[in-house]
Amino acid sequence: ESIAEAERFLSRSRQMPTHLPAAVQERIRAVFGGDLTPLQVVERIIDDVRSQGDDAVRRYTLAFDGAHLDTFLATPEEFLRARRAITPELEAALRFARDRIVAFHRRAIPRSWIEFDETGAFGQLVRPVDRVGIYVPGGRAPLPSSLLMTAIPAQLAGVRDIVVCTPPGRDGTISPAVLAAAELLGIERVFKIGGAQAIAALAYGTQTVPAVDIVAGPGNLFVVLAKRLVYGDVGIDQLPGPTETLLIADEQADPVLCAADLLAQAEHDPLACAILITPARTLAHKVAQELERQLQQLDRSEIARAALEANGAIIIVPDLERAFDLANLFAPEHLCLLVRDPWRYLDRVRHAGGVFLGETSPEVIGDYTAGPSHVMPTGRTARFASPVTVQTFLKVTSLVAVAPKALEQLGSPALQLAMSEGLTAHAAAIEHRLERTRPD
Ligand code: HSO
Ligand code: ZN
Repeated sequence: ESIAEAERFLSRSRQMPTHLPAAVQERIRAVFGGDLTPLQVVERIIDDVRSQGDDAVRRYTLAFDGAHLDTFLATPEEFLRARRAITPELEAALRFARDRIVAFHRRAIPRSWIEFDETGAFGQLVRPVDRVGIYVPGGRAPLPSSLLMTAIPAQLAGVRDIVVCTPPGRDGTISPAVLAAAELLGIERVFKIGGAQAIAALAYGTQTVPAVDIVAGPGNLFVVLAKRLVYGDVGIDQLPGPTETLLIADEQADPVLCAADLLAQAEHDPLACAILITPARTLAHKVAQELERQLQQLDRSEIARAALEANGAIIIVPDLERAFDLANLFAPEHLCLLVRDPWRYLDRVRHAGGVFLGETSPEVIGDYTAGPSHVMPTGRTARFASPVTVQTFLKVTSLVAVAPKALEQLGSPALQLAMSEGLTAHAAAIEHRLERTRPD
């Protein structure tokens, strides 16, 4: 109702949802014999996987996924079966998406540089990490597109070894589409492991899972918590939590499309966030009606309804200026501009994972075929974080080559600084060299 209330709603922390669905809580009690918090659960799992390796992974896979697995690695036969199981149309779509994603990310590959001047050569060597582990969510909706959106930037960065973890179903199988996507990218090792146990296995290695340098990819609360905890021992892409979309619409916007875009996000997760901000009161009412109508026709209406009830909102503002202020405060993963001449507002956008301009740019195309990675910062982290890019998998080594004739020029002030810090060994390391270059 009031802007202050909207501000409070939009700026509350969404990084760390605390309450769990009853069924999950029940499972935790059964496995650990008590009411642990999600963080405690994840700590226990990581400790166990670190100390017991595959045995712990096997136990947790049975406990949480209900799957009895002796080995986790997808076999060549499973790859073959997956290839046969997917339709030619799906295969063509995966290829199409791959080509678009490659073309997009190829434009933004950071390059090493070295600059020579009279004081020497200085620069940055850009190098990929050696090995990346990618988590692909499974469960109710396995997302092969998420594999493409994470692995392709890593491959373009030059990462030589990419392995994948994805949770198995009760029957111990994983999605053929995920396997087919892995094969399309030339990824050979796909492990049927999910949840925090997957992140722990990737971070520390087990008898069968190799330890990686960066763990990437979206996941549920347990996965995100685990990534938080292993960060520092390994790198992570970011902490992609439940997805979110913020729509800014004006009076010209089509309520059917507004509702469809909100529901597309809401169907991901009961914790997903779908918000409309508009100065147009009539539109707001029409969208509310449309949401109700379209909800009835969705397969995942239960999830979408839960998301809308928990984290959905329609916020009416006095003008579009105010809408952008609120959007920047919220720093959404996706910011969709269903307004006349959306380009006009581009410089008003300060914090968002991705911005989608106009009625013909639904966020869903960004999910699959636009080109940018759909793994984007959530939970207000777009204030400081970016979507997955080639850069995510690169690091910089600084290069210093001082010219002999510049030793005096750079050394003397360095010496002063060393003395002022009381570091006489530092000073001596310079002194010895200066002595050698001085004519005696
Ligand atoms: N919208 C999700 C990504 C996704 N959608 C994958 C469909 N598949 C988070 O950006
Ligand atoms: Zn999506």
